[in-house]
Amino acid sequence: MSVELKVPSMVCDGCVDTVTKAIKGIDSNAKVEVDLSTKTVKVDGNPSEDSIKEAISSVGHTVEG
Ligand SMILES: [Cu+2]
Repeated sequence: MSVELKVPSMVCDGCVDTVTKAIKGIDSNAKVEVDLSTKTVKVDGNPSEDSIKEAISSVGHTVEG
């Protein structure tokens, strides 16, 4: 399943790393692509959209919408 989310709280490569690790923490095989300029996170993997949102907010980031 492919999920695309906006995470406007990401401001630097450290944030990208934090968010990527959070998602890999719930699915180590997930393919995570982050575009910092558009604040977009694309995930190809098994977790549901809700669990991805939860993982992102658990590391202090905010998912839009
Ligand atoms: Cu940062």
